[in-house]
Amino acid sequence: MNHHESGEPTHHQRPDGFIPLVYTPVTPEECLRRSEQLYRRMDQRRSVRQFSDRPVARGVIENLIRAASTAPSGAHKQPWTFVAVSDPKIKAAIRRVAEVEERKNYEHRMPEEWLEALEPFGTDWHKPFLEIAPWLVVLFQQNVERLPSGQQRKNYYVTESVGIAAGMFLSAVHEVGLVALTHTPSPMGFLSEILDRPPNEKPFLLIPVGYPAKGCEVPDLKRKNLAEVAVFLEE
Ligand code: IYR
Repeated sequence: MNHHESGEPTHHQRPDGFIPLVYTPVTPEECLRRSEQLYRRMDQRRSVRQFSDRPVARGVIENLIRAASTAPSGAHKQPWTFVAVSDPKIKAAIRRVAEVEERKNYEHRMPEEWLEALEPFGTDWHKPFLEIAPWLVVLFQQNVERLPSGQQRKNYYVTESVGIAAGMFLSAVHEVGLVALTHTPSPMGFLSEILDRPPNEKPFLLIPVGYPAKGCEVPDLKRKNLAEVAVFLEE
């Protein structure tokens, strides 16, 4: 605790101090209405594997990343890097390696049970969307922060933080009328090399973003109902 010359105790533990919360009040009725609307809208989000090659302006991707980067994170470290790729040569390089690895996965690395679980999605090792989608957004997690001095500083709850940022990014993509896929080519280490990332960063998710292809189809999935995913304990 610090003391001003007046002798009044003040708190200066946090570098930026505190500011009033920016908060727009809402009535209970409006809150309920919005929650219904939000659910209806979110329920229309689908993972898409058939993309149009129609371009998406860089400014849109910038704002989606800004939005995702408002995610809460352990000790506000924001331990993520979004690498947005539209360069066709880099996309082709990513596709080339991803397909080599995925082919091994589908042909002998994935156990039968896993292949069966994937059957409804009709996926295989071919990943044309890695070249067709106008943007590949590769999300990296920073297990440690590298300071300009070269020193390293620990990050906290990195997986949770980056997972939340990824979810917010996917919601943002949906909100602006685009589609995405959460893709995890396995193993993902090659993305660090192709995208020239420093050693403190590890690939977390690869997210193709764009418009859906004309006639795009998605598997006829059913989502779990509320009782299957939630428990309420009330008085
Ligand atoms: N990474 C592979 C396999 C795959 C795994 C899961 I779990 C999926 O939900 C979907 C695919 C691929 O991308 O094909």
